[in-house]
Amino acid sequence: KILLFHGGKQSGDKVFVTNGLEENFENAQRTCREAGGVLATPKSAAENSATQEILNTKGESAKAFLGISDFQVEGIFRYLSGEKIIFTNWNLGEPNNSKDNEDCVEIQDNGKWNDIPCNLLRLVICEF
Ligand code: GN1
Ligand code: CA
Ligand code: CA
Repeated sequence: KILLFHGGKQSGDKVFVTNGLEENFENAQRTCREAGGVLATPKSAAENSATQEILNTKGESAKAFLGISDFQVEGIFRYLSGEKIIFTNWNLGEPNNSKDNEDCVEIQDNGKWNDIPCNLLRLVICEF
């Protein structure tokens, strides 16, 4: 059924979809949960590319939150499920916890990741 959503991108068993809105991390997380999914959580290069393709439909320099944070222990990034991450695509020099205030993760239009403050607004991409 989810395949009927406009602009969804499939990778294996997953479908990535955006609502086209920019929200802070907490609201983005809630948006995906209320829709029955979770924030985009790419666990392979293919899933990362699918997430990037959704992002690239929103134009140059678009950025989206991933379902990953180091809230629990600084520097140890985990999925929303609590598991440690098994795939990363950090930009060179990231994660750097800039200004001691970056516990959330954005994916940029080139597919690379950067840790950022969780109160910034980023595109919501959910996976189902
Ligand atoms: C940005 O603007 P600056 O240099 O303080 C970015 C950081 C990156 C850094 C990389 C809010 O920080 O996450 O690590 O560039 N901050 C934001 O140079 O996007
Ligand atoms: Ca951090
Ligand atoms: Ca950073």
